[in-house]
Amino acid sequence: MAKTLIPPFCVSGATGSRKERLITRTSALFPPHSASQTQARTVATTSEPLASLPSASKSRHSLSPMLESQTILITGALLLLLFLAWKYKGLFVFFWHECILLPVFNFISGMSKEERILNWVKQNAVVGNPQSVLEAIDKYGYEKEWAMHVGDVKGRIMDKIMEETKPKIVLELGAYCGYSAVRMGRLLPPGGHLFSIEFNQKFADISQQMIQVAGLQDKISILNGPSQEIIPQLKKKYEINTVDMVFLDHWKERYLPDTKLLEESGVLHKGTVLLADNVICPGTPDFLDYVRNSKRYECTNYPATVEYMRMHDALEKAVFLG
Ligand code: 2F6
Repeated sequence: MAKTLIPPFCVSGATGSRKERLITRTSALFPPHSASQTQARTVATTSEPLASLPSASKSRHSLSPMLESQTILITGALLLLLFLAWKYKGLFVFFWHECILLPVFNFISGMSKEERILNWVKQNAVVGNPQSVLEAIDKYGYEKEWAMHVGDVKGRIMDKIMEETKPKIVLELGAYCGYSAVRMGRLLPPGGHLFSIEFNQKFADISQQMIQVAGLQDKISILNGPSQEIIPQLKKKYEINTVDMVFLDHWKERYLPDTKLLEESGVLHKGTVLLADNVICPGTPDFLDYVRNSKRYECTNYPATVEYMRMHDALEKAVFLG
């Protein structure tokens, strides 16, 4: 009775040679062809109960130290993971959301996060009311899913800088879902215009729809493509003489080369305000070094927090002096 209840791989694991054990384990998937393989299976399934065999105890003795060290290793790894999760709570939560929950949400909803944000805005904001669009995006960011919009904390600093600078023509690098474009666009004077360069076609489409919901389509143009290709075309193709303000919020390693490209292309005038997001998190050290050590810029730092989080971040204002 007992013999028939013991799964073949347990029995062979205790009694057979390594080769036999392998053959017997795999035999469930691949039926044996040779006589020796058949023999191995027969030996295994008809052997005596585990405890009564000397080879069984021998094999248990040789396995247990390995199992013990494995258990110690796994426990150690789990403890280390728990310690790191506690020490770097913010980062851990961030990676948990972005790497584990996000693919699950995307699979279940059949939509990307950005599509879910747009849907939420369409359901919760008032068409033609930019403030309601910003509030809907912020609510979604705090209560549903984190996303890399500028957010309300840094957004209020941007509002203040916009009110002080009073720009007519604004250039944005990196639109994402259109949050900062709507934020700045709503404060433009009559006849003012914002051009936002977005590399990702899907994000450019989402931004265009977001701007439509806000009713700012006549004030904002989304230009789809890489900044290094579009910046040199601003004057001729887009008929932009100079810009009064530039909001840098795209790839952090492009902040410095694009600043130099803007200088070379002649779209900056005396007094143009460069406003850079994320100068602390993830950080833009080469850009900060350049503008802070250049006599052509006057810099101010605005400490803040990462959007919808408590982690430190800041905006840097660099006024071009000519
Ligand atoms: N240009 C090279 C990247 C971007 C970007 C996020 C614009 C742009 N390059 C990054 N949105 N757009």
